[in-house]
Formats: sequence, C-alpha cells, structure tokens
Amino acid sequence: MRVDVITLFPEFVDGCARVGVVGRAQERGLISVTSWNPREFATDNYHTVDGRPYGGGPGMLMLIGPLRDTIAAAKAAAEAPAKVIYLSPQGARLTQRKVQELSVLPRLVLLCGRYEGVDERLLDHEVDEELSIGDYVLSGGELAAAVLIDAIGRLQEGALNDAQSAAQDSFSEGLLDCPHYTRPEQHELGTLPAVLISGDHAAIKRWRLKQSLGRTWLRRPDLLARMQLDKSARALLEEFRLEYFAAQDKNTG
Ligand code: 4GX
Repeated sequence: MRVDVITLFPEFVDGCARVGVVGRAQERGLISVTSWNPREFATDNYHTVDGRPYGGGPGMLMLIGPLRDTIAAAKAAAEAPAKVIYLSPQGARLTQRKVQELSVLPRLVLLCGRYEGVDERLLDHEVDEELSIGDYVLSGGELAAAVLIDAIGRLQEGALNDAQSAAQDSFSEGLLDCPHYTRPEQHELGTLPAVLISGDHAAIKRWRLKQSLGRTWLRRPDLLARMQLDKSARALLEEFRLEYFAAQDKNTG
C-alpha cells in the first residue's frame, strides 16, 4: 500500500512511519509513506497556507489553493486510484473494522488539518471520507494520521512476526484481550493463574477466552451488547460472572 500524507509537519509524520512495526513494514516494501508539504505549493512570496474565516471569529483556516495543488501532486505521483481521507473530530469514528477495510486498498491520501480546520469547499470536492480517532481535540491531524498509518501498517501481509499475529489482537474477535503474564513465576506482586503453567493447552485456551469475555463484560459492555455469543461463550461468561460475584462477596463480607 502507498500512503501520501498532506501535512505542514512532514518530518513528524515521516518520523512516526520510520519506527517500529510500520518502519520495518516500509523496509520490507509492504507500505510506503510519503509526506507532502502544502507550503511548497503556496504561490505567494510568503508561502501562505492559511486565511481568516469569513464571518469572523478566532483562528485561521487552511486555504483551498495550496491544499488542492498538493492533493493533485500526490495523486499524480502514482497510478493507482487513491481514497482521500480527512482526519477530524467531525468524522466517523475509526474502528478496527474500518482499519481492516482500508488496509486492503492500494492507496490512501491522508489530509492533516491545522489551525481551525480547512475550507469546507475543499472537503466537499476533494475528500472521500472524514474519520475521527476519538472524541477529543488534537492541535492537528498529524497524530491522527499516524494512528491510522500504524493500525493499517501492522495489518499489511508480512508486517507482523508469527508471535505478534494480528489474529490474536484485541478486537479481532470483537472482544478485549485477556491478561498476560511473564517470568518470574513467583513475585511479591502476586502469583500466576495456575492454569497457565498446567501444560493443558485446551484449558489455557478456554481460560483466555473466559477472561476476554469477562473483561469485555466488565469494561466494555457496549461491545458485548452488539455481539452474538454462541452457547459455549455464554456459558464461559456465566462462569466468569459467578466467580466475579463470589470474589466480590468475599471482599465486601
Ligand atoms: N481525530 N484534529 C483536525 C483541524 C480541524 C479543526 C476543526 C476540522 C475542524 C482529530 C481527531 C483532531 C484536530 C484533527 C483539529 N479540522 N483528528 N484538526 N480527534 O482532533 O482525527
């Protein structure tokens, strides 16, 4: 996949894409991230990219002209058709499902807004989709673009090691991840769930699914409500609930 990012801070986006799993995916040729600075497409001597809002009010907006020319240049840099995405709190919430959907496209162009945003006419004509990474306000779209690139990059075929396999992720089955433990076996902070050192792989698998179900029930009931649990999953969750309530009774007397 090819990702072109339109940003006033190209070194920030490039830096993000150079490290970790995404950095390695770039080295392996699985994804390429190219940044484009609209300031280089500004046509006046001051390289102006912002203007004051009509109707008044505080702050500045990004001008149509430089952004439009930057998008055109980015699109022209490769053959494949590109989906243009604007990152903003007004967009539809980014989910793992959306990440999976985008991860199989050949090309994305990510538009990062600064200031109070972008002239609405540019969004109407040049942007295919508006996405939000969450209900909070960043100072620019760059971090949101980096989040999207990271989530998409790790899903590219060959980006993860076997050990990291995306199939085991939180949300891959719509559930939260189970707890994990590593050495030492004995520690003053606590002991291990005994099943994890039992060598009984079926029992371990069952325990992990039960913890995933239980945690999702406790922490994200909204996720669980939209799922269709089969009979064995419902039984596992019921086991978790009974143990959870029993432990609560013990603690509260
Ligand atoms: N998920 N931001 C966009 C500029 C802006 C301001 C007002 C439209 C209207 C964000 C998010 C996010 C900060 C990116 C404001 N655009 N992006 N930027 N949350 O907070 O994606």
